[in-house]
Amino acid sequence: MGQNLFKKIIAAHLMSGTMTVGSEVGIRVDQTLTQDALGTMAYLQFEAMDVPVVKTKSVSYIDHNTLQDGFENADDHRYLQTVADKHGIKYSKAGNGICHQVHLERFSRPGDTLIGSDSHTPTCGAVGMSAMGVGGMDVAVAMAGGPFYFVYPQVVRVNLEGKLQPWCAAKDIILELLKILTTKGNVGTVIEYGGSGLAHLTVPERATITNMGAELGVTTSLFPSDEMTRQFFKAQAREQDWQELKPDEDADYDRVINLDLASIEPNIACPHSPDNVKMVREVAGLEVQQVMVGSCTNSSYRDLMMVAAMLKGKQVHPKVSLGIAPGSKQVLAMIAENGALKDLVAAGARILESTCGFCVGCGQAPQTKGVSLRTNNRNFEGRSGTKDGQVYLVSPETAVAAALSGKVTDPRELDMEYPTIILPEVYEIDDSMILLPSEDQSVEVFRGPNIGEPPKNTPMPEKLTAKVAIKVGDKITTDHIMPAGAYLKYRSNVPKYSSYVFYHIDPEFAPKCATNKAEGLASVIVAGLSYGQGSSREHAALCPMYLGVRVLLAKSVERIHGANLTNFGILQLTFADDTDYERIQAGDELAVDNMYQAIKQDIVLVRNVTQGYTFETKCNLTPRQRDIVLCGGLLNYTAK
Ligand code: MIC
Ligand code: SF4
Repeated sequence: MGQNLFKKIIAAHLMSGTMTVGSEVGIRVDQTLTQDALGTMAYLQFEAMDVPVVKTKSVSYIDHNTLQDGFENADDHRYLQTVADKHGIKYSKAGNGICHQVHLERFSRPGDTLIGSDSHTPTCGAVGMSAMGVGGMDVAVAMAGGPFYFVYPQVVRVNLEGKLQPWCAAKDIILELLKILTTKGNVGTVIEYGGSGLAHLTVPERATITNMGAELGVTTSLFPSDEMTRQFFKAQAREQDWQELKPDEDADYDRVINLDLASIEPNIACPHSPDNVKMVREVAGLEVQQVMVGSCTNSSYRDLMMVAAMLKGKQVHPKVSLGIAPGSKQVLAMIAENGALKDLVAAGARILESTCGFCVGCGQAPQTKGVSLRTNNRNFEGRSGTKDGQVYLVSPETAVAAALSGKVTDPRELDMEYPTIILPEVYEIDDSMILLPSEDQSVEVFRGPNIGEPPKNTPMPEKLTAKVAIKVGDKITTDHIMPAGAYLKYRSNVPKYSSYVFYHIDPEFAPKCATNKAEGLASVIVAGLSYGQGSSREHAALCPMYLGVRVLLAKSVERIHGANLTNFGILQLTFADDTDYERIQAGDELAVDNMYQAIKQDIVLVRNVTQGYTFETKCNLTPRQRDIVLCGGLLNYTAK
């Protein structure tokens, strides 16, 4: 049996373990990326490792916290710039673009391994890389030369056959897949795309698809590196970075899904989950107040040229506010040069910074109960900044159709010829906003008052007594656990940020944990299926740890968040029997006697002291992860 592409790349980077589904492997990391919202913690952890210069090709991006409504973000940016300068890391200044868009344009490389402290890092899988989203701590370890560990996944092949119909876009393909696979239950899976349809899918379109693999919850997604990929590298003046990469003809896959591209219609993900997908025509007619184009999913040159072509000579509907954030300086410079920017401005669009912005709730919150059509990847409740905002995810084509008509409109119904977008033979190359690090390490690192030391956990006690501080349901995202938006600026200040854990679900969560702590008890979070979906923000583990959370008891846990919990010494256990989830209540006191013995087993017995019964939980951690949890997290484990 031949090898699939993912296996080929991992085999070429394998440092430990065997590539069998479910067992842990350690790989060599070629490249890392960070962004400013998670970067400070990653670099503080890196500094603590005392390694003068990074061992990886690393880039630090400023793209998330660019709303400088106080000194905090500006301080963080200066810290990030100086720490990058000192330790051999490239620094992409605010305004240069969104990390995934810029990394794809300027640093991606077929066959390389990339980890990034952002869940949409798999975007670069569009050019045949193994790119994974991880927590900042894992990035720090990789930069110091350590391996990156993950559980070897099953590989699913998705065959894209045929050709998309006019007005149907790459976004509609990934929304179709979200309809099939949903956001739940895809942990431990990699998606490899293939099929005759690839001949018509450009790299930016492929990137829309790999980007939203994060919403499926898969480990990564990747396309082969083919002639289309070569053209992209040539146009980026980086043909030397290109190589052909494909799976063997008789490659082995755990599952095969076939999608006929010609049958895909414009899709729309309805509030409040990316897998709540309907066809646009089923929602048509709904009045729209806001349309936002941008984010790392759909802000490429191709996307903005489509938007400009559709808007040319027309006016945005009087009741709609249209915002457009180009994905990178390259995209913005090119549409400025060729006149498309003028068409956008003339049509009444609001041109925003080349940053994450509205996507992470930094600005552009919709009106009360406002319907907002957006081209980004997440529509979790409240993420837009308006608790009752109704966010729908769509392609740029469907977004513009709504901006023009004021209603959800199937773009095929527009009285308009379908624009043909020709990708440039040469992109405009100007890397002047990517600063190269100093040759020597004499740089003084700037630390403003917003930057605190990352707190450490203590080793797991032998006898754990704890209280359930909160009980939540299914699909709790890291946005629920650690809100972003206006609170983002406290990312480097863990004591402050910790007071907002679960803030929108139970503002008493942090005070309850403090009471438990005062009574000498640890705290426990109880959750349903797919706990920790979405962002890779390690604060969703770090801040609960800071508050005294020692255990997560859930029906299931998502990959990146699960890894972050382990890195910060929080034990994750899953219910052996789901009826025990029903039975347990917030406020119950729990105990695990002989923790050091118990954690070696696959079944861990937990006593419910309050209700007087004992129940079984499963521990799915690898032996290395169990040791890390007992040590109280990765920093303690590494020091040991
Ligand atoms: C997101 O899209 O949720 C973010 C903001 O980019 C996060 C990272 C973060 O929380 O800083 C992600 O996707 O990992
Ligand atoms: Fe930024 Fe949004 Fe992409 Fe996250 S999903 S990296 S917030 S653009």
